[in-house]
Amino acid sequence: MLTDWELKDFDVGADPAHVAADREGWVAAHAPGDTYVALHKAGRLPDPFGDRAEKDCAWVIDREWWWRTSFAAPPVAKGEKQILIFHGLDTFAEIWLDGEKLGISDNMFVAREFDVTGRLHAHNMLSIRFTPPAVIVADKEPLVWGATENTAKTKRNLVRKAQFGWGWDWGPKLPTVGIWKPVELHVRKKASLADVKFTTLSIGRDGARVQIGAHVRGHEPSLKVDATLTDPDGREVAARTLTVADGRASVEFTVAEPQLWWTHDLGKPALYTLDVALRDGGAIVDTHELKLGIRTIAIDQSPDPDEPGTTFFRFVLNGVPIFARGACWIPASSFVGALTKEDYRWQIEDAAAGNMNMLRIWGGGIYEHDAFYELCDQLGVLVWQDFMFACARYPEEGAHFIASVDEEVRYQIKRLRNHPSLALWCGNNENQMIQAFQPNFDAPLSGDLYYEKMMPEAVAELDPATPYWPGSPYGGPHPNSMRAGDVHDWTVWHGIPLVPDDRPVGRQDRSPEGIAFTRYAEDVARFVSEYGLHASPALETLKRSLPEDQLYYRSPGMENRIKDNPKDKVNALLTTVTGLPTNLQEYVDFTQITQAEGLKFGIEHFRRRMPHCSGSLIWQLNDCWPCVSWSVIDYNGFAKAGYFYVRRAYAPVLASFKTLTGGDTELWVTNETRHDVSAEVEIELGTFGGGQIWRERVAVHVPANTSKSVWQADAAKIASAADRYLYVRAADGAFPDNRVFFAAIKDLARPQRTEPKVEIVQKNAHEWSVSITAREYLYFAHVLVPYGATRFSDNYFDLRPGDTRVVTVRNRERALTAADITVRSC
Ligand code: BMA
Repeated sequence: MLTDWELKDFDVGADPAHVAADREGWVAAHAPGDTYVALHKAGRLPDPFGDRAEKDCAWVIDREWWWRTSFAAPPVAKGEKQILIFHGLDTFAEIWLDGEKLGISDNMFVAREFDVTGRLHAHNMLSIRFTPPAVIVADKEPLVWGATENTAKTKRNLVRKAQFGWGWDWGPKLPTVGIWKPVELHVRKKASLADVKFTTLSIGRDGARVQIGAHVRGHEPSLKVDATLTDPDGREVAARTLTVADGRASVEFTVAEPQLWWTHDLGKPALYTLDVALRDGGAIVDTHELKLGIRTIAIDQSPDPDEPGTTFFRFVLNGVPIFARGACWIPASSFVGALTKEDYRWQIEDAAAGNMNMLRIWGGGIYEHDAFYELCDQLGVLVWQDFMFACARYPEEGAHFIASVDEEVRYQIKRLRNHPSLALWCGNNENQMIQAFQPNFDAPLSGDLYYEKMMPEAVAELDPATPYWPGSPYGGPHPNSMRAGDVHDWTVWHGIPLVPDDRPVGRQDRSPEGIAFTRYAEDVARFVSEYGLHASPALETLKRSLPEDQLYYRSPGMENRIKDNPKDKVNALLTTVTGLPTNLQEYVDFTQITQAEGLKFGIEHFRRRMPHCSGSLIWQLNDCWPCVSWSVIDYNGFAKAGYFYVRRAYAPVLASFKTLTGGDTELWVTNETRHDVSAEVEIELGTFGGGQIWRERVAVHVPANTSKSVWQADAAKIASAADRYLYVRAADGAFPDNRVFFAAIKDLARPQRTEPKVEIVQKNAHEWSVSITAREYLYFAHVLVPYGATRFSDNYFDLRPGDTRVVTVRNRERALTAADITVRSC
C-alpha cells in the first residue's frame, strides 16, 4: 500500500519535468485521503466546515493538483509481475512514473491497473496530475432540463464523479480532488485469483443450494481451486476442489441445515467464511477469504388483491415478505477519501439500534467504502444500492462516456455482489421522476440507455440473484405513481403533489396546510423510499461550528448552514405545530419537535398500511457536514429527537392510534416479526394535570407479519380536547408506549410547568443512569451530554404524571461527570 504522499497545486497544464524538479512547498498527504483535509492540516486552508469558509476554499477545485510519492521496487521472481493498482482516483488523473506517462483515469468510480514489470528502478517517483473538471468540460454543451438549473453551470452530469460535491440542498460546494481510495503496489504470481463469487441459488427443505465461482488469471492445466466453507461457529461444512477451464472454475452444492443470514430484527445475520486457494500442483499460489451470508432476496410485485389496480413492492428475504424500515444514506463527509471505518461504525450501529433494517445509498454520492457493506453484513442491515446518477439528464452521446459508465457499472457489481446485505441495484435517483414533471414529460430521457438497458443487462449477467430496479422513484403509469413501485413523498416539506395514478393531482402548494405532516395520511404508496422534514442539529454542534457572534437565530452564519431555499422554508411547518421560534434555543427545540412528530406520524401511517405499503425509508439518516438538514443524526454524532421518535416508531412491534374523521379512534398493532404477538394492553385517557378520565385493559393477538386494528372508541368516548392525551402501553413491554394528542403541540392545554424529579447515579466512569419522574405530564423529556459519542437507552420521550423513566447514558470514548448531564423538557 502506498500511503505517504505529498501534494501541491500548479497552474493548469504544468510541465511534468518542472513539477518533478520542484522541491518547495509540498504538503504531506495520506492516501487514501483528501486534498482539502491535507491543506487544512498543513495550515494552508481554513477549516472548510468552519463559518462560511466554503468560499475561501473555492479556489481548490480550479487548480491543477499533483500528488506524488516515491517507493522502492519490490523483489519479483521469474514469471511474477509488478502491478500498480489505483482503487479510485478523483477524477481527471494522469499517472506518471519517473517521467513516463503510464496512462489516465477519468472516472472516480472505477479502479485502474498498470503492469509496471521491467519499468521499476531501485527508487521510483510516482506522480499523478489532477486536472480541474471545469477544464475538461469547458467546451462541452450543458445537458439540462431548464436554463436556470445549477447543472448548466457545473456540468456535473458530464463528469463521472460524486455529484453532491458541486453542492446539494444539504451540502456545501466542495468538489473533492485527489487519491480517494488505496493505491497498491502488488506482486502478482504467474497465476492468481481475479475474482471469487458466491451465490445462494435457492433455499429449500434439504438445505441451501449454493454456487461458488472463481475467475483465474493464468492458463496452466495444473491449476486447481480449493474452496472451504466454514459456518459461523467455525465448523467446516464443505470442502470442494474445482477444476479450472478457460480461467473459470465453478461448483454447486447443497448446505444442509444452513444458518441463514437475516436482518437483525428477524434473526441473526449469520456469516460464513469461504476460503479459496489457487493451487498449481502442490503449491498454493494465491488465496482469498470471503465473508458471506446464505440468503435469498427478491421483490414481490404481484397484484395486491385488497387494493385493486395496484401491485406490491415488497422485499422478500429468505422467502419471508418484509417491511423495509430504514433511511436514505448520503456520504458521511464532503471529503469522502478521508473517511475511516470508525466513521461508519457508529452510524451503522445507530441505524441498527434505531430498528432500521435497510439503508438506501442515494445516487448523488458514492458507491460506499468497503467498511459500509461489511458493517451492514455484520449488523444485519439490508442495502438498497443506487447507481451514482442523480437529479439530472445524463449524456448518451460519446462512445467514451458510454464505455466509462459500462465499465463503472460492471466494476461496482463485481465489487459488491457478494455482500449478503446487498438487496437491490437501482438505476438512479429521481431522473425519471424529474423528466415526468417536465412539460415534455413523454420525451425520451437521456440516461435511459443506462437505466433501461446497460444496467439491467449487466446485473442479469454478473449478479442475477440480486433484483434490479431502474430508478427511485419508479414503477406504474408515472415514476412517482402510488399504484406501483416506490415513491418519493415530498408533499410534506417541498409541497410537491402526490401521484395517485398517472399524473400529479394538484399543483405545488407550500402553504402551511399544503405541507402539513398530517398529509402523509393521504399517501397510499406501495413503498415510500424518501420523505422527511428539516431539523436543526444539536445546539452543541452549532456552538462548535459557529463563532460566538453568529450564535443567534437567523444569523448569516446560521443561514449558511441551511442549503435548501428559501432558508425559512421550515416556518410553514412550524407555524401549525410549535409556532415560530424567537431565539436559537427555540429554533433547535421547535424544528426538532416538528421533525420528530412528523416522522412519527408518517411512519405510523405507512406501517399500519403493511403489507399494501411495504417500506419506509426516511430522508435522511446522516449529514456530510454540520448543518440544518433532514438528517436524524447530525455530523458530530448527536442524535436529534427525530432519531429516538423513529427508533420507537420502527420497533418491530408497534402500537399506534389512528384518528378517523369525526373523532373516532382506532388502536392498531403492527407486528413485523416472524412470530405471533399476544399482549395485555392498557389504554388510558388522561389529562395533562394528572386526572385519569378512563382506563381500559384489552387482550390483543396479532399474527406474525400482520397489521390490524385491535381496539376502537367512538368520538364521544374520546371527547377530544386540548388538555388530554390517549395513551397505550403493553403490560409486558411487547411494544414501546405510545400516545396521541388532540391539538397541535403549541395548543396543548398543559398546566404551569413543574420541573421533574431527577436523580443521577454513576455506574462507572463512562456510564450514568438518569432517573426522571414527572410531576405533571412531561413532554419531550431529554438528557443532553455535550459529546457526540454519547448513547442513550432512550431519549426525547413523554412521561405521564407520576411516571418514572431511567435512562442509561454511556460514552465509550470518554469518562463522564455529573456536570456533563443536563435534563430538559419542552
Ligand atoms: C430528494 C433527494 C435529494 C434531496 C432531497 C431533499 O430530491 O433525492 O436529492 O436532497 O430530496 O430535497
